[in-house]
Amino acid sequence: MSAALEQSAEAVLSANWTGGSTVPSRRQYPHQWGWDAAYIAIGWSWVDSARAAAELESLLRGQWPDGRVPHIVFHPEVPEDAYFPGPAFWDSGVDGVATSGLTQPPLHARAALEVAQRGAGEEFLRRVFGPLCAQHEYLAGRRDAGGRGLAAIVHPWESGLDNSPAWDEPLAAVSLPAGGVEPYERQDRRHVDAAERPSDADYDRFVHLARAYRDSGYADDGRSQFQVEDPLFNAIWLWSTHALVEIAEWVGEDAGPHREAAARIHDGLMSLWDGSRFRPRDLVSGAWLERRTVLSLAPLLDPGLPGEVGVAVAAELGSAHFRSAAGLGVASYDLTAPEFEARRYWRGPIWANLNWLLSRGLRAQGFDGPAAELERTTLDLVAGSGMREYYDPLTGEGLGAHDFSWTAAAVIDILR
Ligand code: 2M8
Repeated sequence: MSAALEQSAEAVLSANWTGGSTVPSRRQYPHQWGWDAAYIAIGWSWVDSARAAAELESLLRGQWPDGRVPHIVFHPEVPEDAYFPGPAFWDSGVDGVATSGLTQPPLHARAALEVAQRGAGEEFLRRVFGPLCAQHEYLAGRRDAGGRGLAAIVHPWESGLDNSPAWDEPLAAVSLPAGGVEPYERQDRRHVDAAERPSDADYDRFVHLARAYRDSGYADDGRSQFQVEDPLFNAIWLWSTHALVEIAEWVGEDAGPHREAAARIHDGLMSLWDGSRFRPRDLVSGAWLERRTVLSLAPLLDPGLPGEVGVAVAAELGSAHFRSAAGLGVASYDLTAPEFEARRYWRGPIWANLNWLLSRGLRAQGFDGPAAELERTTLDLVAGSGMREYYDPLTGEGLGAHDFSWTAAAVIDILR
């Protein structure tokens, strides 16, 4: 089974390779995405280290002078209406590279370290070290709206878990223009069933928030109607900061500032621990967000997590809130909650990239048995339902786009 599965995973990455980078999926997402590129680079690192390095360097071509790494780098040959919101909407970019103005979970330093370890080497690390430091400085310098050493996200798309129930409350508080949101045309339901995509009400808010951020000149001036400290975004940032320490040591640069940054982010992350779970903090209302989502499990990636906290988070991961009786992977939302939807995107389905991330987190806490079990169920899911974008946590049925790159990348990394 595993040789055939690995071959089909490699075939998916190859089919989605466009010559300089990899699309998440050919029809649904025909450009390069921010955190997808990191997962994909880790997948490529086992197969072709030149492509793995190119994947990250292609994304970094779109890095802004302020250090932000955009959440989409657009391919110029793809028509504007192939994806909404396209380059004309964002009206941004650098040196002729069109990009979005948002960012996404900064998994890139972690990916760069692994890409270097598997063949791309020191030369590659020397090229990306400066840009990666600038990315982290942007987050620390421009996004710490709460003053706790954490990076705030200013749009649900920045979390990567776009329509997670975690964001229902802060999104409900967003005031829309009196005359309604200016018309726009969704393209995301041309290739995927509408029942598996976010609602129109969510999209109205996504579009309104993105336009407002764009019209502010992407200012990071603390005026966004959506500002949240997200445990997943920050746990990934911390994991990458530890990677930056290793990269700095490898290339003979000063690792001290990165060690200090890691300590700061760790302290910030612990401020999201309420005594029983990690919760996103809404910086607009000042309140912790209630909903029980997979976001709260990501701090397992913190190697400095107090032992009893690690035990509690791992227990939550294994509980009936996230693991169904069907014995499949980790659901993106509490299976017992009234808003749970088995098929709708980030409101319930299992995602292979998150299973992979959480298995790395379990290993970081020394829970190798549960990590191996999660990896096995991920492989079974993919073997049974194909390399899909996400999966029904009750039945294992494949959902969303087909031939999905980060699913393939997770499979390759687990099998190696
Ligand atoms: C999804 O997000 C995009 C917007 O960025 C979309 O729905 O159009 C999310 O799953 C996100 O995490 C992912 O990076 C992106 C591409 O796979 O798709």
